[in-house]
Amino acid sequence: MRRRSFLAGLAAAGAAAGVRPVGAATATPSARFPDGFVWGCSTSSYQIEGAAQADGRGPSIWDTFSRTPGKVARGETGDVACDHYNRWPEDLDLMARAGMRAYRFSIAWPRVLPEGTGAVNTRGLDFYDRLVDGMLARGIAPWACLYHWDLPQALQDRGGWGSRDIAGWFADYALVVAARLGDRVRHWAMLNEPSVVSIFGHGLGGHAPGLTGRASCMAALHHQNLAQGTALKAMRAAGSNWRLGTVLSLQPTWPAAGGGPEDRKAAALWDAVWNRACLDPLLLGGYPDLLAADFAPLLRPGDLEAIRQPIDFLGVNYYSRMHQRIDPGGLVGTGFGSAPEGTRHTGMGWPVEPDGLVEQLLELRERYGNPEVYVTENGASYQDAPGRDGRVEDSERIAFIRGHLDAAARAIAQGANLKGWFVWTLLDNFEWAEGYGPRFGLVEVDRQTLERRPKASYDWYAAAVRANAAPPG
Ligand code: GCO
Repeated sequence: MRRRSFLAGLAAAGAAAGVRPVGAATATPSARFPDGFVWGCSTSSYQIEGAAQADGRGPSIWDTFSRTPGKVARGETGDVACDHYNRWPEDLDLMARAGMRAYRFSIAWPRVLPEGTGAVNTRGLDFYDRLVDGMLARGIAPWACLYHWDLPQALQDRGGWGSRDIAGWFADYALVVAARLGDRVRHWAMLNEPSVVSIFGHGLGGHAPGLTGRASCMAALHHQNLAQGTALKAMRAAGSNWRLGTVLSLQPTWPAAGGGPEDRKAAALWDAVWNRACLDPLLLGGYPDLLAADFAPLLRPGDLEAIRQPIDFLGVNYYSRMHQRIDPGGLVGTGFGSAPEGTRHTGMGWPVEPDGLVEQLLELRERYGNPEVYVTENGASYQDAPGRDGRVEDSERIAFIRGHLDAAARAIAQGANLKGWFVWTLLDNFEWAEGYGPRFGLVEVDRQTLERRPKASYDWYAAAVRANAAPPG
């Protein structure tokens, strides 16, 4: 099942509940951010780079998956994507022109190590070398993420995230990249959204590598945690003044609207799988009790110590709350239900719930020791319609981002340790199993010509960056 097809159900539920689409931003006072607040954007390699066969890059699990009939909408692939591999100077110019001072990008493991381990492909590293130099030349700080889902297919063939060996493979790869770029890249994120990789890639089968089942999901979770800890420790030992962290998808989980007491249990269980199975071992040293039976067969002596490594920052990807109900046919016996009546939804049917971000950031303060946090993804897909002059006037996206920035400012006022914001995302791009249908970009990408055209949200975000505040829409 595709990640999005779950969520499409929410759109229908929203329509049934008579929800209104998001309108233009209301003119409430600007939320200001503390001095030094970091402003940027996030992207990921497979979603934008293209050049899938260029310069010795090996195949990734997303190349395989997107070529498997029925897995990606319209049979689309990341072969060309936004051709960022060749057009990166233009993309960095767009960031610089908007005043962004930080850019979270990801490194494609199969460009660096086509077989996943062993021989290093220098030409692959050369690309990131040019990219990093390009950022620095424009005053943009590189924030490198080492894994945003494009695992070398060669490693999948050896068990992928289902194998404990991946902890060592990943740490070795991290050190290869850091040895080449670490003189200029200070911020390093180990993984992007291990829960999504586990749940959608290894539990429900809607993402690469398309595996299913609760056991495979939990194994992928544990091995990602282990790989993350092993790489953190190896990089910490390699020294230098790196700031090391990781990026999690954190979405507070509520019982579905109209649910009963069983749905409260469903929400607690889903919270354990989606949020706590990543947060707890990293920051508290153990897995949630609700999942003890799942992790017992996977845990070996020393694993929990290996996973609990100090981090300098935590990246939070926040989109909405999740509303859960009991569903005996679901991966862990739960399923997605509706948000409360009256909730607005994005063009993809995701509930618009900025208050959930406040809730999440305060939970990090109260339960997890208030780590230094950056929102490393937040944004929305809407049916962007060009106006008469051809420019996309995406007032709904502006309202969405503004609402979440307001929420962030409220959370900071209540003690959240939030230090920066990376909007998702710069360019309309390959949205995984949904292909090029959804559009999350501040910049429209013409699918025929690949021409970049800034939307109204691009100018609005640039104004926010310059003002260090969320201006009215
Ligand atoms: C994720 C990823 C991004 C997505 C974005 C919109 O959360 O799925 O980190 O790659 O494109 O979140 O869905």
